Amino acid sequence: MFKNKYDFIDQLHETALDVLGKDFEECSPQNKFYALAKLIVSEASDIRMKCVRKASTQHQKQVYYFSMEFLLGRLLENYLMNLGITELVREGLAVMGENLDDYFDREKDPGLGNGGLGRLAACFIDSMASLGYAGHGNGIRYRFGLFTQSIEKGVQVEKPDNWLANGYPWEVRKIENAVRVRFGGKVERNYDGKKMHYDYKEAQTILAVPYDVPIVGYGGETVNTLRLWSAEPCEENFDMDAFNRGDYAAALKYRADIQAITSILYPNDNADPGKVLRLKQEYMFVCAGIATIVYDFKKQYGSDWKRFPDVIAIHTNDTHPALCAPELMRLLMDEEGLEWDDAWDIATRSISYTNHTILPEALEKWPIELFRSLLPRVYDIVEEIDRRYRESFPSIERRQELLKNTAILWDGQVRTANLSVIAGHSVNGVAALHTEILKTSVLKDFYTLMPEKFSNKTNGVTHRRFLAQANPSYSALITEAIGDGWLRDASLLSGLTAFENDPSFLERAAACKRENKLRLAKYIRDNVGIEVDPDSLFDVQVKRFHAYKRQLLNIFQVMDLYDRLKKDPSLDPVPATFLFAGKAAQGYDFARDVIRLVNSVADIVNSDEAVNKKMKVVFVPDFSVSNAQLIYPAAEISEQISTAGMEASGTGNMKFMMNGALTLGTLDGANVEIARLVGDENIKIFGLRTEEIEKLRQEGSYYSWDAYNGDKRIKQVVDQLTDGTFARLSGNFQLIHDNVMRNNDGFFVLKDFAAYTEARTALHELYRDKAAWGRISVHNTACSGYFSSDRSIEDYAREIWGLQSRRPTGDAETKENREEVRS
Ligand code: NBG
Repeated sequence: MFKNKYDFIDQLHETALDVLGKDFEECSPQNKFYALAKLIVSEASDIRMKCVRKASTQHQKQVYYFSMEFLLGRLLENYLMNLGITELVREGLAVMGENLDDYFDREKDPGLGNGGLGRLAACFIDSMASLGYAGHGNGIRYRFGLFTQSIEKGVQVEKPDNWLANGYPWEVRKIENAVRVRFGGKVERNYDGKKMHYDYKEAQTILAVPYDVPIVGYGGETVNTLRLWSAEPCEENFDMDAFNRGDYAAALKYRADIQAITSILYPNDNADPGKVLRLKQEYMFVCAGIATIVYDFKKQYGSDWKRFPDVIAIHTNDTHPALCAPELMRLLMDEEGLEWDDAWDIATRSISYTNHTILPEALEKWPIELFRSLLPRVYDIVEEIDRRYRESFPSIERRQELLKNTAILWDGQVRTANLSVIAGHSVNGVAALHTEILKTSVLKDFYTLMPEKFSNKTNGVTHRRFLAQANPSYSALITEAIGDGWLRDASLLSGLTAFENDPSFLERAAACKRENKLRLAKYIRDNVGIEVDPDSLFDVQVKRFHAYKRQLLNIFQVMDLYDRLKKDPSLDPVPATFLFAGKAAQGYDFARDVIRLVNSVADIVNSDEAVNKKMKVVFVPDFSVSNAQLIYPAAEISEQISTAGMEASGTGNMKFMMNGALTLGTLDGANVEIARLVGDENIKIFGLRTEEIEKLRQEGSYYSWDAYNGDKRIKQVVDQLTDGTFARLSGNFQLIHDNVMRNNDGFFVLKDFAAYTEARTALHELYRDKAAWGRISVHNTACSGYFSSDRSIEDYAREIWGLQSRRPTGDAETKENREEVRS
C-alpha cells in the first residue's frame, strides 16, 4: 500500500504511463479516473493473491453465489473506504490540484441488474468480503446493461447502456480460464467396456471468457472475486472458408451470433422473458461457473469427492441458475465417472436456493422441446431427477395432486422452481412474511413433504454504501455520537437511541437532512429542470414500476390532493414534493403508462401557479445505484405501498429507514419486520392485509365499480384519466382506466385508496411537529442495524452454508432483536 501521499502520487504517475502511455498531467479527466482506478485495483489484486493462498492452505470453505444480476454501483469510493485510504488519496490528489469528488462522478455505473434482486447480490458479495468469508460472485458480463431511461413528453424512452465505452478499469480478462460451453446437437453414448463416454455431435461450442472484478471487504483484509462471463466464439469455429471466399458477412455473422448471447440483460423485473437466448445465458454462466469450481476442487483435493460439500457451497439466487444441480451432476458422472447416487448426494448437499418472488409470471418454466434441443444431455439428467423424484413417492392418496404441484416436468414444461427445491438442501424466502407465504401457498406441498429444507433469511443492504457513503454528514454525526464501530457492526447503531431525546443531536441530524435535500434539489434542477423547495416534505417512491408496487395508488392520491387544492384555495397542507423514480420494462405497457401519468401530472401541477407552492411532483429519470445514493438520504417519507403479500421483501425500504425516513407502507415484505423493530408509533401502516386480500380474491367479492361509485374522490380521479385533465403532454390514460375499471383493479388500488389517503395525510400533518419528526427519524436509524446485509450473510453462513460465524462478539442487543423479529 502507499507509504504516504507522495508515494501515492508517484505511483499514480507510473500507472498513467503504464496503462495509458501518457503523463498523468496530459490525461483527459476520464483517463485520469481510469489511471487512478487501475492503481487502486492493483492494490486489491495483491491482497486477493494473499487471500487465495490463505484459503487454500487453511482449506477454507468457499461460497459461490450464482446470480444473473449484480447491480454493483460505482466502485471507486467503495474501494477507497474499504482499503482505508480515502483521505490519503484525497490529499494526494489535492497536492496535484485535483478533487477526489470529481473522480467519483466520472465513474460509469454498470447497470448489470434490474432492481432489488441484482442489488441484493451486490450487497451480499460486499458483506461476504467484509466479514472475511471466501464468498465469490458468479454472473454475466452483459455488453449492454439495463437501458438508460429518459423522458420525452412524459414517455419513457430507452437507450442502450454502453457502460464499457471508456473501458472498465476494475475488471481483468482471464482468457486462460475460459471454458467451452456446448449447445444443441446430439449426445452419443459409447461404452468402452469400462466407462461410458458421452460424445457430442454437431453441437455448437462457444467460449465463456471470465472477467474478474476483485471485491474488497471493509478493512481491506479480504478480497474476493466477482467473476462475470462473456460469450465469445472459439477460434477454431471461425469460418475461414467463408472469409477466404470473401463472404465476410457470413464469417462475421457467426461471431456476432455468439456474442449476442451475453450482449444484453433482459430488462424484466419479476417476470420471465421465456426466450431461447435467455436459456443460453443461464446455461452458459452456470456451465462455466460449475466447471471452474470442479477444476479448482480437483486441483486442491484430487478426487476426494466426498469432501466437496464440506469445502464448497453453491448458492443459487432465484431460479435463473437452477441448472447448477444437473450441470454439476453431469460433470461428476460423465467426466469424473461417479455413480448417480454419489453425484446426487454431492450436488444436493452443496446447492441451496433463494426464492425471491411469488408472482407466477416470474417463476421460470421452459418448454421441454426447446430445453431438450438446446441442452440434450442436461435434459436427460433433469428427466432422471424427475423420474426418481416421482418414484420416491410412497403410494399415498394425494400423489397425483402433489406431483402436479411439485414434479419438475409437467404439462410439457421444465419447472425450474421445482427443480431448485428438489435438487438442493435449502430453500429460503427473503422476509418473514414472504417465507410464510411460500410455506403456506406457493410451495406449500413441498413444505409438507420436506419441511426441514425451509427457512427464512430476511434481506439486508450494505449500510456502508447506503448510509456511510451515501450520507456522509449524518454518518459523521453518528460516529461522533457512538464511535465508528457501527461501520463493522451495524447492530451498534442501536446506541443512537440514547440520543433520541437530545435536542442538540436532533438539531444536527435535521441539518444533515437539509443538506442532503439541498444536494438532491440541485441534482433535480440540473437533470430535470425543476426547482423544488428544500423546506417542503420530501415524500419519495423509487423502485421499478410494476402494477403490484402500486405507484398508481401514490399518483392517484397526488391527483386527489391537487383536486382538493383547486377546489379550496384556502387549504393549507404541509408543502410537499412528491418524488418518483424507476424504470418499466419496455414491453410492459401498463407500467410505462403509469410513468407517463406521473410525468403528466407533474407537468400540470408544477406549472399551476395556484398550487405549486404547496405541492410539486418530480420524476427523476434513469434511476440507478448512483442517483439512488442521492435520493435515499434526502427522503423524509418512504413509500412502500405494494399490495399486501406481493412484495417478497423490498430493500429500498431498508435504505430509506437507515437514512432516517419514516415508512408509509402496507404490511408487506420486510415492512412487517420494520414495523416490529421501530414500534407502531414510529411507522405508518395502512391498508388491506395479506389475509384480507386473499379472502377478497377467493370470494371474488371485490368490485372496483363499488369503490368508484362509493367515493367521490375516487370517481373524480378515475374520470380524470380519460377526460383530458392530464392529457396535455401525450394524451389520455385509457389503458390505466381499463385496468382499474374493466379488469377490476387486480392490485386493489381503489380499495386501499381511502386508508392510504388518511394515513398519508396524518403523516404529513405530523411533519409540522419538527421535534417529534426528528425523534422518530433518528429512532428509525437506530433500529436499522438489523437490516445490514452483514446480518443477512451471517444468517446464510451459519444456517445454510455451514460456515463458522465471524460476527464481532458482544452484540446482545442484536441477538435480542433477532429473536424478537423471528418470534
Ligand atoms: C425481488 C423482489 C423484492 C426483493 C428482491 C430481493 C425479484 C424476482 N424479486 O421484493 O421483488 O427485495 O427480489 O430479494 O426480482
